[in-house]
Amino acid sequence: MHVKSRPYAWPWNGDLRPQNTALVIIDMQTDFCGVGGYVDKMGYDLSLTRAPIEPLKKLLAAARQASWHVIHTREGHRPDLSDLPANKRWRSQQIGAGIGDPGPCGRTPAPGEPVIDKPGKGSFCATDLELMLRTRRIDNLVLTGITTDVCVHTTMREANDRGFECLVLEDCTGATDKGNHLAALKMVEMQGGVFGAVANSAAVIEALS
Ligand code: C5J
Repeated sequence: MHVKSRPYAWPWNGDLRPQNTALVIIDMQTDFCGVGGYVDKMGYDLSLTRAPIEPLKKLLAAARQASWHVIHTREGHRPDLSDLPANKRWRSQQIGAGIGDPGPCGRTPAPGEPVIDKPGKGSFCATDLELMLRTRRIDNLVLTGITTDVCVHTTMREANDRGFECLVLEDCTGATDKGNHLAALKMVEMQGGVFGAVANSAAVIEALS
């Protein structure tokens, strides 16, 4: 079974089953798409990072219905900020959105869906995500969330180098800049799909049904 995607039909080997496929939802948290969060405080257009919310809701329901693995990530730091690099804190303070400063937060995962807490942009660095995926024999990752050019891209690159087969969903991702969103998607498709493939959520839902 394949998903209609660019530049090739995903996954490369047609082995698409609930057992070997995970929907990865990256950093859909108040800091990146909520009023008063990090992106809002920096003055970026929140509608760009909120755009994935509605398509993601539908996709998440379909993935749960099809018994896919669902994994959420959350970028954050320990309460004592001992895993927050000093230069990261400094940068966030310079742009008026100091990491570690008081702010709103929220939770959405269902019971049984792991949440990966990560101190960086990628979801593999300093986390047990790879162990979790290998233990569950997951090969295929459908990547969604925010932001396309930062945490989604870094996670996709880390996953691709580890041999995972990645699909990025254009309507279930978003960036703080439309041009960066489009460029990040274009990068995936170069060289015959150098990092994997790109599709939209309707194509995945079609393949699921
Ligand atoms: C950023 C993210 N942009 N989730 N985080 O700092 O992309």
